[in-house]
Amino acid sequence: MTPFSALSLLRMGLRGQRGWQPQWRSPDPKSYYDAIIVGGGGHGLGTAYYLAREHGITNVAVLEKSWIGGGNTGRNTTIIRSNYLFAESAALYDHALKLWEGLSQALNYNLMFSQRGVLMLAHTVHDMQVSQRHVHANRAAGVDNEWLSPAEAHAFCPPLKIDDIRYPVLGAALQRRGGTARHDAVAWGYARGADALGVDIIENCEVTGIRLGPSGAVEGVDTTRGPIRTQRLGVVAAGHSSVILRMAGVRLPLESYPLQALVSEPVKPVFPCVVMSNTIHAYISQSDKGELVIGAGTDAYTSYTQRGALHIPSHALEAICELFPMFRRLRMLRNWGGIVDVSPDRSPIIGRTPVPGLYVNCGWGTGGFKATPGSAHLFAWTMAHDEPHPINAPFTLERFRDGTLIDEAAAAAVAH
Ligand code: FAD
Ligand code: PYC
Repeated sequence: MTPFSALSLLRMGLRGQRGWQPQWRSPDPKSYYDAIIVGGGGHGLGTAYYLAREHGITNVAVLEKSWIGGGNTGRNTTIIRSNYLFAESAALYDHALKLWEGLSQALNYNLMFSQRGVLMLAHTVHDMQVSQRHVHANRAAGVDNEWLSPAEAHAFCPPLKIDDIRYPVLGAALQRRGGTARHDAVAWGYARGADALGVDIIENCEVTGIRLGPSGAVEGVDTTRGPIRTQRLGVVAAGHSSVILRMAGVRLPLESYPLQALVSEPVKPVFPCVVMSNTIHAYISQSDKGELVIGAGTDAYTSYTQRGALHIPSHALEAICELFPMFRRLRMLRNWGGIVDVSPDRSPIIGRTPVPGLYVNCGWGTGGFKATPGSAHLFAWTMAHDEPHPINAPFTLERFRDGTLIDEAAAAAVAH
């Protein structure tokens, strides 16, 4: 990034921002690319960046139907952690967490990555048993996680009320390396990095069809900006993945649901960490702007509307006010929804499809933001080599046929 002094920034602001350069180009689509990525969220932009940076494949386009980062990447509550149960998942999510730890430097872009700790509360004996199983499994896999008593949880997060509430806190699992990052910056940082390596980022370009050749392999896509040829097509479209794969005759085992979040008016720093509770369907952190960022469970019905039922965030707020009575007088500023792609075992699908040249990265459901750099890194590897990287090899589409599921429903930590 060009270094600006505070004074020069102020001068440019007063003059209507003259002198500021766009961070990426806005090219027209070419007729052919060596690889096309459908979906300009963090995962798609990151995939294009790693294809160019690590595999030398630079004639790449990212096609985004609206604006980059306008999907779930810009709608999530930014919680990052890697405390999943199974060894396959721990390897996947910790690969991502390790990349997060150096990503601002790698992209030369301030992602506001903050390892402030993620506290996951237990309110019942069942919760305690499940959480402690996660703690042991994570430690055995070399992933940090520790069990706190109610008093220790309160000391780590002073606004948390631990007794005399409807949901007494019986303990909590703490991943200290977990935290948050600025979601828009992740999309922008990868976009700028990919563009600098020659990738074309094409916004307002919806993919409306997939062209297959006589052998059944990918030959290109139809878009609202015309047809584009390619032999290598990666679909990273979150809640719309099934819609796009159906264009090539591939059926995905996904259900798409709205997931909602909301933010409060900004207040001074009062909340030092991230707190999540699956049992009461709520999670909370405080942004650097001062807003409390609060999330809820998924809607009960499938939908593509990007908005959900009002009783869902109302329930989350009731629970937050029980756990943190000091927030009862805060006003909420705004509320929104995103469409999450939930797989039967709550684990992602990253790999090849039955159609040669067609790759898919989806099924991240309510929890893919944390995985963004790892997912993008592994998907680029998979597309470049036409075979999965060892870390994403277990996350195939075929596992739903073979029964080799990776059941992470308990670690997903969001009710669905
Ligand atoms: P997206 O950012 O959704 O990108 C996909 C893109 O594909 C979109 O921009 C869309 O416009 C585009 N697209 C779709 N169809 C087409 C088409 N036909 N042609 C061209 N482009 C198309 N995860 C966490 O880890 N932690 C959290 O705290 C967390 N909180 C969440 C809270 C909410 C309210 C929501 C909705 C999600 C949350 N998630 C969280 C999940 C997380 O946001 C997603 O898993 C992740 O951001 C998915 O990223 P992506 O790049 O795959 O998808
Ligand atoms: O996966 O950690 C998570 C998460 C938190 C909120 C939504 N998803």
